[in-house]
Amino acid sequence: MGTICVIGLGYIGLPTAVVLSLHGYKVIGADSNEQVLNELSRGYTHIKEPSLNGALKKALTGGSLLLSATTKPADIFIIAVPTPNKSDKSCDLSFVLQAINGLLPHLSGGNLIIIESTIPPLTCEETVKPLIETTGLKVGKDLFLAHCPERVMPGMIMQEITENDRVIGGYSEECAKRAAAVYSSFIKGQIILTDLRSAEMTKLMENTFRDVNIALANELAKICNHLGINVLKVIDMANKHPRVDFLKPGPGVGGHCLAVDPYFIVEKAPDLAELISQARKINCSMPEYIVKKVRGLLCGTKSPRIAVLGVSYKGDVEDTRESPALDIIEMLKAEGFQLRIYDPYAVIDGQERKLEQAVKGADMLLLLADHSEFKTLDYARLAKEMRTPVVFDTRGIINSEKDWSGLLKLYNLGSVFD
Ligand code: SAJ
Repeated sequence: MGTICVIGLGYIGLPTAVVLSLHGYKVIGADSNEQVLNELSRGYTHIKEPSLNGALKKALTGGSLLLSATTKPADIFIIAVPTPNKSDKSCDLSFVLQAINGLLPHLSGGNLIIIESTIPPLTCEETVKPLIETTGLKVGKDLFLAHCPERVMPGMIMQEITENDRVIGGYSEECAKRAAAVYSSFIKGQIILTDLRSAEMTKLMENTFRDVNIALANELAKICNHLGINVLKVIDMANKHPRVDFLKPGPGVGGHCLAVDPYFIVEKAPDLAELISQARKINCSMPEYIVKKVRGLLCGTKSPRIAVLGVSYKGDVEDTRESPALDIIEMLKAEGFQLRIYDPYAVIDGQERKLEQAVKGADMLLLLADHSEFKTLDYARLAKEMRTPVVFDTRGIINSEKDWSGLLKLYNLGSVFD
């Protein structure tokens, strides 16, 4: 079945390398980070994903997965390196370019190069192809090029990597078909073949669609709070319509997908991507909005102390990249609030090891991540440990229908009226 070199062993590259090596391929997993390689070679993953660790151990003991600090010769190269935003929010392609430059010396006729990293539209045609062709080999004739963007949900990667449908864009039909042959070794979902630019745009639009939907919910939250209407109830009722499906308002949009990818479309068509830009602005304004509400709720409290619950960008993951909670924490600190922070998954400097330590003597419990364990906490018991029993649930996960009177004062985005 040939040898595959997967370049970049992060959130996507590692699960992909592991899954391919368990489905008949000889895989070389290449990553320049020695510390990551050391951990992986001992069978420990640097990212926490259900069942990834066990699968890694199986792949390593079976001998089908080898780890390497450099790119090695292979029949197929899969590039799964990060594409963060630059300071002007455009896409930083430097890791992708580095990865391609690293594989160029190993290229020979018949090789297949697959870009999994999320990239702006037209990148494969305008940047990747010319770079590959500096070797004198022609894409579509001597070599094959495809874009197979990943679509897996953090926290469910090992399940979704095999079950989700997959869009595969090829420079030519033959390129797409060759890439499809690789993915069909483990994908149970449908594989849809298309061209490079359509695959690039499809991936970006999936996340942009979600970002715009959340922006609408966040804007609605602000409008409802201004007019004295419970936004959570409105969304609940509107979603009963068979063709309406609002996502949830919250403290903002984080992670390395929704908060990053829409800008890659804006960069290519700045004058046309008006709604997309505006949605980003609305979602980026949410941390400040939450801080304004916290200020209002704690107005009059002397030397207020806040117990911050949740730092991850969303529930049940340890990832804090672009997390709105980090912005909120910085803003609250800058305003002089004393904070005690607790998160069962994420690790940041100075956080409490135990929930009770964060909550004891606090004047507000500020819930910022929708971790499963926060949904079932005994808030009435926690409130007894607080100096002032105020709970601000920015994720809307605590039952607001329950009668909390005499126990605590519960606020969520449906009840922090202007
Ligand atoms: N969020 C809300 N309200 C919601 C849903 C999410 O405020 O109703 C927030 C979350 O709290 C988080 C952010 O949005 O801060 C993003 O979370 P998410 O769960 O929407 O998505 P990601 O970033 O974890 O994963 C997305 C997924 N994309 C889609 O569902 C279209 C995933 O399938 C992609 O593979 C992933 O991006 C990626 O790697 O691109």
